[in-house]
Amino acid sequence: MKPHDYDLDAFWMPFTANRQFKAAPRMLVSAKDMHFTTDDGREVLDGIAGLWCVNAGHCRKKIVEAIQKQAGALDYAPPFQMGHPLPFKVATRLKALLPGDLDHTFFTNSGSESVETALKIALAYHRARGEGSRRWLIGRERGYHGGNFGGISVGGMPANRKVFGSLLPTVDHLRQTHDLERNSFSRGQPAWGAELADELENRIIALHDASNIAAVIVEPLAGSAGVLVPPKGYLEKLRAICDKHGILLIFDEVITGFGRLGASFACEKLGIIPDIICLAKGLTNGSVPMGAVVVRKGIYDKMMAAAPENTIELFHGYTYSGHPLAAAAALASLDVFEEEQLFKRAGDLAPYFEDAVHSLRELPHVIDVRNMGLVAGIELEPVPGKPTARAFEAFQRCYEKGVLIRTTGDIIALSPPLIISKPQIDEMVGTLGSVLREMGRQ
Ligand code: PXG
Repeated sequence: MKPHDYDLDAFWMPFTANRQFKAAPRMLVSAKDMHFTTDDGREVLDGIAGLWCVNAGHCRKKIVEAIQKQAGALDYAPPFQMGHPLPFKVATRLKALLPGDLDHTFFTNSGSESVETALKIALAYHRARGEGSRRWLIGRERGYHGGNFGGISVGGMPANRKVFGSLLPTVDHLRQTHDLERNSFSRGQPAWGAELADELENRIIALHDASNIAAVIVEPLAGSAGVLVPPKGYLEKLRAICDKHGILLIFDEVITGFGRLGASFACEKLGIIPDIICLAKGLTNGSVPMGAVVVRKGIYDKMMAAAPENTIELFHGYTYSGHPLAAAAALASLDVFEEEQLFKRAGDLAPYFEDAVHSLRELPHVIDVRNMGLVAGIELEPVPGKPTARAFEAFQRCYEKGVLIRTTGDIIALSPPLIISKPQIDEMVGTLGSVLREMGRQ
């Protein structure tokens, strides 16, 4: 690392082992396309699209120029009771891109805010239709829905919940869907597990009564918990049960949106239309913070019709909702995705990526490999008594060898930019393979 003129302790880093990082910092100073450059001049292949967001690769000219131009033209405009054209344009593009009647977009600044917004819309919508008793929100074990109170309440990551108390009181959780004994080394959607969705009806609705339940929120494919691919038929069942009982189905597509699974969105790929969809990350290719919540026509129409004339229909919003720089970045990102047909490209590359990641199957300590589109999870057997240590060591070794991967617990996640080439897939998976072999010899 180069000498620096700043205080490492002044910045309290998010989701980071601060003391460990600051003892041996890993600093990135620039990026282009598939690579980061470190402060000591090394190139690092980005195996995780930044943090599941830089889907078109880094510092794309069109996006950079759009942000630069916008910064000089309209830096900020108040989003409350005032407008500027850009968020209307982004919303129009999203309406065209999303399946079904997911037609109306509310803008936020992050995935976490998208989740809070979606949950609030669900409550407000039921109230508007005269079913204000529907307050319960149903999440799922191992779900990640951001770091805010609503999100950690419906989320199911113990580390996100244990410190912060009892959270929202009217929340319950479905079981998580991954079963290592039955489904390990599945390619694509695992065959077993659709029946896990029945629990929504048999346990959760039976316990709380549908008339009290507002919404079910799930990631179609759970990313942060370690790439948990939905079992065949599982999401279809959730959709049918929600429909039967008037419960809204929210898909948190913060990771799966914008091509990650080899189609525009998971809902498009799987043919299941949620009532509300949460977006962020890839929306601006990671370049400027922006999130979005898109709702089906019936929800928007009901909210508009239910409020008295000349009153605010949804008492919610953020200072930076639809920020000009973010909206400009989103429009340019959507252009790049479209011009380069990146969602299709991801789908076309998926079989090659699948074969590559499954080649790790026989390596030391590998207990599962799972994948869909351009995302994969490689689960390692934990070192006894030292959970997370093995995957973290693999992360450090890969970084030293010039490949950035992500770990969660003892699971390694790969989710490269959709512009990755076949030789770069080989490099990424080959480096990880050599690291796992080295670690197996210790
Ligand atoms: N929902 C999902 C499904 C996410 O993956 C969020 C909401 C929150 O987004 P913001 O923009 O508020 O961070 C996320 C975020 C990881 C990791 O290591 C993933 C996320 C965040 C931090 C780490 O997998 N995803």
